[in-house]
Amino acid sequence: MIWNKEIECSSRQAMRDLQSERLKLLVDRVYANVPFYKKRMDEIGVKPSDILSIDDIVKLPFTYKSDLRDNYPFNLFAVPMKEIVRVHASSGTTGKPTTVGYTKNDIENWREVVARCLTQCGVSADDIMQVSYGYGLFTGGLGVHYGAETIGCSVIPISGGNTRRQLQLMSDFGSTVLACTPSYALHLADALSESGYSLEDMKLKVGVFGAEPWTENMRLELEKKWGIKAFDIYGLSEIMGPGVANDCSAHTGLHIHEDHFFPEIVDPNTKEALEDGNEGELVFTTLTKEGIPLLRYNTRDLSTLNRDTCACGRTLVRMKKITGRSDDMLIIRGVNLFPSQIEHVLLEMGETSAHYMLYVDKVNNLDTLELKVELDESQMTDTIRDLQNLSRKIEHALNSAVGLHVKVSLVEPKTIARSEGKAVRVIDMRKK
Ligand code: DLL
Repeated sequence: MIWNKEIECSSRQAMRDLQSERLKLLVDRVYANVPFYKKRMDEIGVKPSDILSIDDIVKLPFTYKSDLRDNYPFNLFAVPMKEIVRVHASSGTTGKPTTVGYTKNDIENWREVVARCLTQCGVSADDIMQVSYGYGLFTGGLGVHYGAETIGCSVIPISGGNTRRQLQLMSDFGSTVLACTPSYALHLADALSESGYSLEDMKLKVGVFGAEPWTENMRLELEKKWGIKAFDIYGLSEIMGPGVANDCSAHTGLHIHEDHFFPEIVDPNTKEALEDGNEGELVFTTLTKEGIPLLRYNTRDLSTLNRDTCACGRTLVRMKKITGRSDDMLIIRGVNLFPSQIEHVLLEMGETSAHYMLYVDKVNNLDTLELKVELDESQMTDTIRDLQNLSRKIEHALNSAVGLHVKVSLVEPKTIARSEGKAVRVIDMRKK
């Protein structure tokens, strides 16, 4: 158990003092060692001596994903390569990947924040943890692995994929914790019955799910399907990897490890910092990172912040569960839509499976949206009329919830592609 009470329950003032102290050191460091930041700060006329407290953070320049791409592979690193002990990279489906580097201290801090997250999920040295996030350049596998070892869990580094083997080892080894994306956890649950196993063969108690947007309804669905407690772990490779934030048993937002990652919310259009409680893009400054420290990195993830003390006793600021990214928002005939809104409605109704895919197209200059959703095995015996009624009912519910006509097609179980990592939920033919 890693429970850093001094930090996790610190007074707001003590936390701000620590953040101020760390921000000043960080700005000195990047100004002296990263030519990109020296240039950016010189351009807007800000010097390290202008930063006296955490409140001055708004004077600093933002960093965007494109800045990491433009400085590929190592130009944003603030230390010589000799001090870098690990490199991770994003998959880079479009163009160059983004690369991040960690010093020994960075890895130690990463371990600690992931260990704190797992402690929030109730994981302890008594647990056997199956890490089914991908190992490799993706930060999920190794990031969670180090944190779990720090707690003293028995870690099974199985990585993603090979569903049958996942279930076999889960049963044979008696895994008590499963760490993977929520979409893969759903797939594994559905695969249980047909692979000859049942819930009684499993000892699973806790799920540590993240790396993609998922709704509260999906969290409840996974708890029900697996008979576990499910938690939400958030992070991104640019800032560290998994472990930036995690929810506790109160499930009223994810506690951000703000002694390392200072959060702000900015207006997606004006980039103006917003007051707590307003939704906008989540921005992080890495207060302690040495390898690739970033000032005000815009994640494009949409959230709100809440600094009230949590029912669990932690004072760490909480971010609302992320349901979308500003660049994943679909605009259909002028209406803004996130795939998570569809997921919410489907699970709320609970009359189909939770596997779905959205197809967006343009016909005669008009956007069209089709939802394909898999039936539950139990519905395969329903009559055509029952199925027509069901699609109409879903169309109606979606129309009231999102204000759009969505064509609903019910498809047979297991006909929508499964992912072993991050799920793809939208196919936008307009982009072709
Ligand atoms: O996904 C790190 C990670 C691994 C987090 C394992 C949690 C568990 P990236 O591949 O860089 O890093 O992708 C980061 O994924 O900006 C979000 O858009 C999304 N994301 C990550 N965690 C969550 C979550 C890892 N819990 C991007 N809820 C982020 C919603 C998430 N979105």
